[in-house]
Amino acid sequence: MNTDPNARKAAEAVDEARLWQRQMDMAAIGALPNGGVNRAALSPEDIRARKLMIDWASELGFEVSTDAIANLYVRRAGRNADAPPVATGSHLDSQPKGGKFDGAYGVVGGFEALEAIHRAGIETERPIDVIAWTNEEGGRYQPGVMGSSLYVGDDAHEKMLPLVDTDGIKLADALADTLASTPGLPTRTFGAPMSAYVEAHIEQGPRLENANNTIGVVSGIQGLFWFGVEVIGDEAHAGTTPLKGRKDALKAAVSMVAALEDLMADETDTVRFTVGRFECHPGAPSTVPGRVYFTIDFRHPDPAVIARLTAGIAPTCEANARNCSVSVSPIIASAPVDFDPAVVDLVRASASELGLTHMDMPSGAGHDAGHIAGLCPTGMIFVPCEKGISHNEAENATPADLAAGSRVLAATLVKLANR
Ligand code: HGY
Ligand code: MN
Ligand code: MN
Repeated sequence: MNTDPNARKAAEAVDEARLWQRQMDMAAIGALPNGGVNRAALSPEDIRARKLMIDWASELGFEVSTDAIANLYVRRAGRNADAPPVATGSHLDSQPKGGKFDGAYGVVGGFEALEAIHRAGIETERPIDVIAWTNEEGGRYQPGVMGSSLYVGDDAHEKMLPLVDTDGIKLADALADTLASTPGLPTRTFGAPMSAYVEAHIEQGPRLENANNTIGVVSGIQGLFWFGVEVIGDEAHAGTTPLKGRKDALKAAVSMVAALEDLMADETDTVRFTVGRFECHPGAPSTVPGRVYFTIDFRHPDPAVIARLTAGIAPTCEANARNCSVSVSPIIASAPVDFDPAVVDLVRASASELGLTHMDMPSGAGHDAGHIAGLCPTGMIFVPCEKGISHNEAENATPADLAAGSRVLAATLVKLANR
């Protein structure tokens, strides 16, 4: 570490076995039978995961705090208590049938980096925070990346509170239960300045593994757009209602999805278009569906392609509504993000100085770092996951790769905290 001898000392203090054990302890919360996890945001499982993190922090004397959306902050003090912190972190919530490492690695691996810095006895000028952002996945309450977007100033907090999940549980009530589970924690205000933010995450794609590289030096995140589409027809008797003149919401929705596929056709295979949720109501075999709701997840790195294709979504749905009505509502609109070149350079230099194979690459997946990049200089560190599988119970990573990512993170955090 030709720039800061303490950076190498911190990296070498990362303990692979300790990190892996913590990763497995976290994965036990919300564990599913096929090896994955279901840890919905603000659920009892999420509450248990936060408590586990608070226990780890308390053992080391780190300060713990939270905020109005229950983001969880663990801080190791620096020499200058008033200096804006350097931060790392990710999310503890998961997809309904998610993997052990998506999000959890950024929190657990970030905690390992902080503990390594601590155990190496390294003093930093700035405080260093590890953050568990609330509801990154958006599986239970949409939109996702909720905790980080509110932190950076999205003013939708009040609008989000009435949100209801598919069991009819209001976000406001689940949030109240979560905050009540950690009584007496100091609270932070949204938007407190940060000096820099670096998030560690599994790649969730196959590029590192295919290139036989250990570290992804992430240059930025592609644009991510969610839409909710509601199709309204008329419920009718399946046996007596002639096909002619039916207002069949399902058939209209199916033709919309087919037409959207044509709109999104891309021989370069750069467009990402997914209909992940498709609800048909009332869902009875002998009733013509009167309502369909489906979601669109669209992603692309190029602003011009984004503008053209997002503009085509509503007209395509309307042109295929048949004799139903349709409404297309934006849920998330995150433009492509370029990370801070100085932070990206520090990540690359740390990987190189630690003798780790590495490559520059963009992120196909969305992350909390995408929002934090609007607040302070931000970067990300990727490590491989087996066959690039993620958002799937089979998601897997190796102890060595996770430790390598935490070593690069520890070194980078020390450099940033002494800038
Ligand atoms: O969907 C995403 O890109 C992230 O994994 N939540
Ligand atoms: Mn994630
Ligand atoms: Mn995810």
